[in-house]
Amino acid sequence: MRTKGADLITEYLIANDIPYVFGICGHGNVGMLDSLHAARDRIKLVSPRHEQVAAHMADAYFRVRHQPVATLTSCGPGSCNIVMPLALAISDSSALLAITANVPTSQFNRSPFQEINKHFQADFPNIIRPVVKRSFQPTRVDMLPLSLRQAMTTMLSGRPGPVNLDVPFNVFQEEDDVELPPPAPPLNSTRSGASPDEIAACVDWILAAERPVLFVGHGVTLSEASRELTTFAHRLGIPVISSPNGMGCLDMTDPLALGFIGRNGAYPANEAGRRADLVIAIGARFDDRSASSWLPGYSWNFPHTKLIHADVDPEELGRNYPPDIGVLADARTFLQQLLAEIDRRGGKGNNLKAWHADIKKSQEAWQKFTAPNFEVHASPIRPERIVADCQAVLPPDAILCCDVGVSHNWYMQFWKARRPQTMLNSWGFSGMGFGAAGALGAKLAHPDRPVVAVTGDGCFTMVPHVLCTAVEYNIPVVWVIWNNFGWVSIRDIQLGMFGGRELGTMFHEGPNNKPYNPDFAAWARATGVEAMTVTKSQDFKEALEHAIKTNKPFLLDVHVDAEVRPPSTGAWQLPPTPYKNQYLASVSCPMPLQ
Ligand SMILES: Cc1ncc(C[n+]2csc(CCOP(=O)(O)OP(=O)(O)O)c2C)c(N)n1
Ligand SMILES: [Mg+2]
Repeated sequence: MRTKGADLITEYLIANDIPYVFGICGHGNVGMLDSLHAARDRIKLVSPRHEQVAAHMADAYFRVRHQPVATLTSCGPGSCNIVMPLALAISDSSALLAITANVPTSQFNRSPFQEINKHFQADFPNIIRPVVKRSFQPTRVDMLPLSLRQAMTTMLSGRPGPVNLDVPFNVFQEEDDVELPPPAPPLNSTRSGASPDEIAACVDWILAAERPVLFVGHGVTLSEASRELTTFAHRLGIPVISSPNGMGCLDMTDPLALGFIGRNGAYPANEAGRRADLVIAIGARFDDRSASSWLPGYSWNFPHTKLIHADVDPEELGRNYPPDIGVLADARTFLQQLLAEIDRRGGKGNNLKAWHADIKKSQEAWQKFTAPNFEVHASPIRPERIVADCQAVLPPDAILCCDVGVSHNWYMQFWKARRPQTMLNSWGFSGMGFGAAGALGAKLAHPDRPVVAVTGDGCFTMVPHVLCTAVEYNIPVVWVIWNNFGWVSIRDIQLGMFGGRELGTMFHEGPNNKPYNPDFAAWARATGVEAMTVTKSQDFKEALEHAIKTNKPFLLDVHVDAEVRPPSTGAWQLPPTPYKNQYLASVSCPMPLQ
């Protein structure tokens, strides 16, 4: 059928049940916009004020729904603005289809307006190459069906991630005789499993272990293995450590849930990790922050501890710790296989009484050490109070969008996610603005659930125009601004490493050096968003309840004490600085390290 390129793209998005395109106009993509206009009853364009926000929104949408949406940006600068959020998405295995426009093919290599061509014509794919699974550049309409099918399939298969479709201006406009390709299989349509020998060997080890621990990551969330994980952990009594994007796969109020590991982890998780005799890591990677920079004895103790490591991505097996058994498998399939083999062998686990007693001891010690500060009311507010009140106010299905910085450290350490896909973290790339912007995408993914972004004053100031988008499209998100008047997470590293000197990490007003920030609440009101400033901890809970209840976009500017630091229960080293000399070495855990 004779079809315009842009119409074929639009129809393919619709055929794949993609309800939204998050995008920003430019001369390069007006052909695509016109096609979206014609299909506006079936697919909706949401146009934020910065391309970074569009991609964070798409990323967050995928994380909570496990269904992708597309972004649309123009040629040149507009598309260059999505490099950071795509890097963030690929680091955290999040899928989105980034449709970028390019210059007309007949102008390739002539340096037309906004062409990147120093080394190759229309070279945007080379700009974007390291931050996507694949970039496709169909240069004729008859190339579109294959590119579209391959792009969508690549994005969702194996370890999901962003994919780029780079479309020259004329390819949107021109017509050809083309057929719509079949829709791509949705996420998790293809699942790989372990071999029978691997399963037998894993179960031998699991049943023989005296101090086993599970370490689960985003792979468990992505494969939707929460039920299998919970059954497996309960059946064998194996405690569960979680990476931030694996949180909630086991309800974190479960006594077997130990929380996050690493410097900003929970003490029981680090204790269990470093004392375990067997670690079963599933869909998790041992990055520096979840492995105390690989310093032995802080979070983990490999090779002294045995390691079973299962992942869909072979590159993660053995990247940092060579596994004793490496299994290339989907998390849910692997857990199902383990459960079936355990059933076959009588269904019982090892006697772990002594291990459970150790774990309980560390949980009680952590509770005793941390609990008193959760009760302290102060102005500026103690961080623990904010975490506690969010926990008290938000229902289990609420979605928390974390940004980067000190606030995130507190939430990683103390937030109890009740369900998978409810706590979104920019983990691998830690790009500022993800929480504040992603919340808009998360809310569109689940309009019926409360969505709260906890974002630093620094993070929010990078994307303040999210307020305009919330008003324009009536997206009732609540932003909690963790306002400590500076880039405090970096200030603390600077103070610790360089004898207390500070430069460029706090916000000051002019010559009198007073702490400075805009009046965030006034700023929000100026955009049409309701807002409150909260300076006393006693007021925060009610303010948050009110903000959620209004069911309108709402900003809470919360003044938090910048001098209260999260306890460090592991380590984080930045070579060549010797670990012991760093501020970060203040290991303030209640029991000595091994
Ligand atoms: C886009 C981006 N720029 C810079 C950084 C480096 N960085 C990490 S945390 C941080 C400070 C965050 O400040 P804020 O949001 O106020 O949080 P705080 O640490 O004060 O709680 C900076 C600058 C980053 N991660 N991402
Ligand atoms: Mg700050």
